[in-house]
Amino acid sequence: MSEDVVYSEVVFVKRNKVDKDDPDECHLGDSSRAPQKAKQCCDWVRMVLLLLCILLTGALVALSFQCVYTEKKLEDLQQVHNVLNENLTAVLQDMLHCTQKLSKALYDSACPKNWEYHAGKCYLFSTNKLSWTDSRDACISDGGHLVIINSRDEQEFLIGIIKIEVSFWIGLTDEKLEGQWLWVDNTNLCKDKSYWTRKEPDNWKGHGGEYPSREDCAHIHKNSIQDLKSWFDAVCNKALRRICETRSSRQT
Ligand SMILES: [Ca+2]
Ligand SMILES: [Ca+2]
Repeated sequence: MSEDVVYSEVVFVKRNKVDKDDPDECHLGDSSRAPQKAKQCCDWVRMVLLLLCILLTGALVALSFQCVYTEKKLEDLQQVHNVLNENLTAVLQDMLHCTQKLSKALYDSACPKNWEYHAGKCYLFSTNKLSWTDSRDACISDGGHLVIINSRDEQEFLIGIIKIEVSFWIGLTDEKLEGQWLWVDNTNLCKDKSYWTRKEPDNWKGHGGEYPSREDCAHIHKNSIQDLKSWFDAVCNKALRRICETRSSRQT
């Protein structure tokens, strides 16, 4: 028996709807190829997302390395800073030391040995005793003159140096004319710049006239720490210490 095809038995199945229960399919239309295209679309999205994740991970790793590198660089810079700071401190200390040595050298060179510096002048306070005339000559031999006191500042300086109850000749005399006091440079004593102690000068001749030559030379004699009035007239042949004065090589 021959197997003839009977076309009346052919059944045409029309697919009118897409199975909505399939979660993997994209619904792009009603054509018969829509599910395949939707699947391809989802695959592309996954690939793009995966690529973005890879790139993000790479960026995070790069940032981590950059952070580590920056921290290391910062530590190195901090160490360099510390070393430079230590070196700078050492240099500043050396400069301070040199400045102090230079100042001391300048100060020491301002006056001859054993002379005291003050306000551009040098002063010698002798330890030996001579008459006023010999003291005047000794100061000249030493390169100066008996002290001439021109200001309160100078008087304060001298009083600050000498000890209580120790007398020193100063460069003041009235030998030429009684009562006319002259400094050794022949300038007159100004009354407002004199520091006679109380009741001096008195040109005292002694209780029984034992000082006929009278008192014609001045000396400084500190009575107390604060009292600037410390000058006396005395007989010139009396042996006392002396204060010599000369200009300093440093005029400041
Ligand atoms: Ca006198
Ligand atoms: Ca006197």
